[in-house]
Amino acid sequence: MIIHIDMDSFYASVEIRENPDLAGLPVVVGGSASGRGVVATANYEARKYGVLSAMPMAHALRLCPDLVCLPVNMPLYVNVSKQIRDIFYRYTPEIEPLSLDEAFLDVAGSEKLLGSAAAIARKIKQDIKNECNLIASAGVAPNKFVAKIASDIDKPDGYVLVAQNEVQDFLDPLPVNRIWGVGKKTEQQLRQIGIKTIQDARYWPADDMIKRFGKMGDHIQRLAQGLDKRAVISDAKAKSISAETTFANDIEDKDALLAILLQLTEQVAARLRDKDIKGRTVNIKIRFHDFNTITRSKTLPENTNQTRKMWNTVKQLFLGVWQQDVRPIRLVGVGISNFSENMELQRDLFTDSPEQAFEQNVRQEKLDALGDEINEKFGKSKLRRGRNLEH
Ligand code: DCP
Ligand code: MG
Repeated sequence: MIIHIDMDSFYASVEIRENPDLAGLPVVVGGSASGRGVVATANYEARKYGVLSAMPMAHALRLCPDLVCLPVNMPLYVNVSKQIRDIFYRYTPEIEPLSLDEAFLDVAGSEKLLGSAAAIARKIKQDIKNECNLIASAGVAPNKFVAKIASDIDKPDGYVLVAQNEVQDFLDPLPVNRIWGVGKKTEQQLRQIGIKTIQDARYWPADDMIKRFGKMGDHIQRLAQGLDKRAVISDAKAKSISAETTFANDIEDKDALLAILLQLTEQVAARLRDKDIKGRTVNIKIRFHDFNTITRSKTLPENTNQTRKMWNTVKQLFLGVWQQDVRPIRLVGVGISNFSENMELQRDLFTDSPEQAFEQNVRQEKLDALGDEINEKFGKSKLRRGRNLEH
């Protein structure tokens, strides 16, 4: 069985834990309204007003004028994420984190010793509550696809177990857009031919589905039957680390997109530093409103886990695409691959002055580490990088 754990309103819950006076108030974490920032997350009180992730902060404030808006304090969340990861490790080494606040766990090897997957998921929820003072939702199911839906369906404080013989009954009534990869456009096309639920998709003749949707059609039907063979790939085996965000509404504003890309870059770089690894190939992923998806990558002259170095590359890659192709965007992602263990700092042979580059490197690494440390200690992000911090 596979367990999927996802923290409830993660950044906001961590902030409220740090400042309990905020409990019960509508709280969001994200960029400032004046800086045209977007909401990273809203707690459940704020969601009652219709405030959602990826919504412009100014819009969120119009919906809920009493909203408490807090800046993103990534090092703090990375620290909590690490604590949660350590709890997972008590139960299995087969952990695949999808972001700071969610992970798949394959507990097949632990069940004899530590109890059933269902029992382990309950223990993990309890450990997270006792030790981190935070609430996680859990899904337990025979595969990743079903486990992920299960963790989401009863949020907050969810716990949903779907046994093998219950998978079909669990999936059938759900809207077809619960199928991973079915966004607004595919959903509309499916609706046009009368497919609204997962059951509708399952019953549709396979050959027609493939004729209409190609590979996607096959994918939809496989998942509609609850079939998903994807394995849990632990970080130790992973070849890349990435983070991505799908927007509630397509975004065509360059500055807003850059702000989100910077947030994602910070997440990925902080995760590299956390693991003490460095990568060389930086990539971005952009999915346009029409689902056309492109990736661009660049291999750096040397390995890095510095936010600034990654960001320079991410920005360059993004602007390269943007100059040629201004269209509404539905999803952006940032990733890094080509890993090495963290080693002695190397000189940058591609600059005029290797010594100067070396010095800069040392300074920047110290700055990143100091930022992580100060933020971990003091909670509030004094050193958060502004997007205009170019030099
Ligand atoms: N996040 C972000 N930008 C987004 C979506 C999420 O920066 N567009 C960040 C903030 C979230 C964290 O990632 O706290 C986890 O994302 P989730 O989708 O799991 O959302 P939450 O944990 O906030 O809420 P919940 O899982 O309860 O729905
Ligand atoms: Mg979450």
